[in-house]
Amino acid sequence: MATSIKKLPDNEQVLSGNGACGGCPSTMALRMVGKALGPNAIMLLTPACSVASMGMTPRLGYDWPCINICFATAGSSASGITHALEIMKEKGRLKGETPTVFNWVGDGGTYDIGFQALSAAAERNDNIIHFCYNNEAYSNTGVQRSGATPRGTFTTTTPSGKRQPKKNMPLLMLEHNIPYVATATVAYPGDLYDKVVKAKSIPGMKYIEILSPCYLGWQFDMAETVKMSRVAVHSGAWLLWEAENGHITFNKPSAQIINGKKAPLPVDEYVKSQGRFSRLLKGADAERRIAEIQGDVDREIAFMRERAKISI
Ligand SMILES: Cc1ncc(C[n+]2csc(CCOP(=O)(O)OP(=O)(O)O)c2C)c(N)n1
Ligand code: SF4
Ligand SMILES: [Mg+2]
Repeated sequence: MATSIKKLPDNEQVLSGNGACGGCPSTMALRMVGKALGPNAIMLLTPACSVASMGMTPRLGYDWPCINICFATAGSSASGITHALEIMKEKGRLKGETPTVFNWVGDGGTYDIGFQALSAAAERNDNIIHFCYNNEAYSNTGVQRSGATPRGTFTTTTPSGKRQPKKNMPLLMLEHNIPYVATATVAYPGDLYDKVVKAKSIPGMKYIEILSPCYLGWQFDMAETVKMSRVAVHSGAWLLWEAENGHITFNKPSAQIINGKKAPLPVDEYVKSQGRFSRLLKGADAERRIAEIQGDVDREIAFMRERAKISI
C-alpha cells in the first residue's frame, strides 16, 4: 500500500511565496518529490512554468542548488554534472553522500525538444532522475501543442483540436532498458512519494512522469486540479505503473482497470469537464470525435496490458 500523506516527512524544498498559479500541479508534485529526495540534491530546469514562476535567482523558490539550462539539454547537462560528481568522489574532493542529480522538465522539454539528449543519457544509463511534469502542452508560452497533447485538444497551435494521439513517452523510456520507469499524478501523492524514494535508491537512469492537470491549458477551475488528476486515472486516460528492470507492475487503481476488476469510467466525463475539448462538443461530428478519444484510451489500456506480460 502507498505511504499515507499523513506520514510524509516534514521537510519542504518548495518555498512559500512563489509565483506559480493557485492549484499548480507542478508545484504540488514537486513538494512530494522534495519530501522523497530531501535536501541533498541538485536540480536542473529547462525553460518552463517551473522556471518562470519560481526558478530564477534572486527569487528562487526551490531549496536546492538549481541550474537553468538550455531547452534541449536536460539529458546532457545532468549527465555532465553526475559524471563530475563521480570524479570528485573518486579524487576525494567530495565527502559524504553524493547529491541526487535530477531534472525537473515539462512535457515540451521531454517529449519534443529535449528528447535526443534524454535518449542518449538513458542509453548511457547515466545516474540521474529525469522527472517530466506533464501538463500536456507548452503552458508557459501560452499553451501550444506538444507530443504529449491528446487528440481533440484545443491549443493555440491546434485551434480546431489536435488530430494526432499523444505518444507513450514512459514506454519509450522503458525501451531504453533503463532500471526504473514510473508514472504518477498529483491525486496519488503517496504513490508518487514511494516511487521517488525507490528511484533515489537505484543507480543509473530513472524516469518518472507525473500527469499534471493545468487549469490554464486544460480550462477548468483551479480548485479542481486534484479531482481532474483522479478522473484521468479512473477513466484510464492515465495509467499508474512502474517498471523495475523492465518488469511492469500497475498500481492502484489502474491495476484494477488492467486486470478487469473495475471498468474505467467512460472518457466523456473527463473530456466534458475540460474547456480544452469544448470545440469538439460543438460540431456535428462531436460523437465521432469523442469516440476517437475513447478509442485512443482503450487502445493504450489494451496495449499496456499486453506489454506488461513481456518481462526482460
Ligand atoms: C530553444 C527554446 N525554444 C523555445 C523557448 C520558449 N519557451 C520557453 S518555456 C516554453 C514552454 C515549455 O513547455 P514545457 O516544457 O511543456 O513546460 P511548461 O511551460 O508546460 O511548464 C517555451 C516554448 C525557449 N526558451 N528556448
Ligand atoms: S500555467 Fe499551469 S503549469 Fe504553469 S504555473 Fe500555471 S497552473 Fe502551473
Ligand atoms: Mg508542459
